[in-house]
Amino acid sequence: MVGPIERYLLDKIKSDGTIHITLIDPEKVTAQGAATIAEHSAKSGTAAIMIGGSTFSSQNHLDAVIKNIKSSINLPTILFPNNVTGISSHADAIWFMSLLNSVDPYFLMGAQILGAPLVKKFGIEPISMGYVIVGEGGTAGIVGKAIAVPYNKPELAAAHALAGQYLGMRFIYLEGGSGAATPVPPEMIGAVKHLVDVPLIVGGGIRSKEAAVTAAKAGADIIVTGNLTESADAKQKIADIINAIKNVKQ
Ligand code: 1GP
Repeated sequence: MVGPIERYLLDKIKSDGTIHITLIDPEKVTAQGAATIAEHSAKSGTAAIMIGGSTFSSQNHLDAVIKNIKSSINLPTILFPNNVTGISSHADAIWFMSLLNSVDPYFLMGAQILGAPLVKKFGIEPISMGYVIVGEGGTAGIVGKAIAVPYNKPELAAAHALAGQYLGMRFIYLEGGSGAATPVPPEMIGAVKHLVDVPLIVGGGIRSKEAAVTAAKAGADIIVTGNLTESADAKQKIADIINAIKNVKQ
């Protein structure tokens, strides 16, 4: 059941300890702009490009963004959908995810039921992931109707993650919310890492090398940055993060 993109991620985590993935929000970029960000990120050593956002983006635009990215780089493109409309036939893979702390069944299993046949039809590789919104949670928390796990309740985040693992999810994502003032604290990352065996993705508010190293040391297997890619010196910042997080996991 493990497809080639998932295998690639697992192998890269094994060799590098912690890897970096660049998130592009299609709503915030032109198709050409997305390709430029992807190119810069690829040169800096990012492992893959995730495409998705919490709010609305037209499917035509999403298709154009992915096509442009794919024509300029060779890295895997992985959809990070907020809804069924976040699926594009042009992507290589999709985080096939459930928002574990949503109070709305649509985000737990409804969207997934509607989306699964499309994923199959388009031949996109599904990578099963449990998504847990923590801290301030940002737009994702509001849109997904999540009861965000407070940063001072690391054991609760770990319980969510373990439940996801026991349900068969092969990755867990601790989401602090895009643009979060404070990234997911190391205590929470450590508590999750201590309890679960599947790879841990951490994102939301990571803007510096120091913040990325803190998350990596605490046990993050994948660090996702989104907003950072829009800054003027993004290429350098991403390169610095990637160099700094390599093999620091404890
Ligand atoms: C959001 O975790 C990601 O889903 C990335 O967050 O945009 O704050 O880097 P930032």
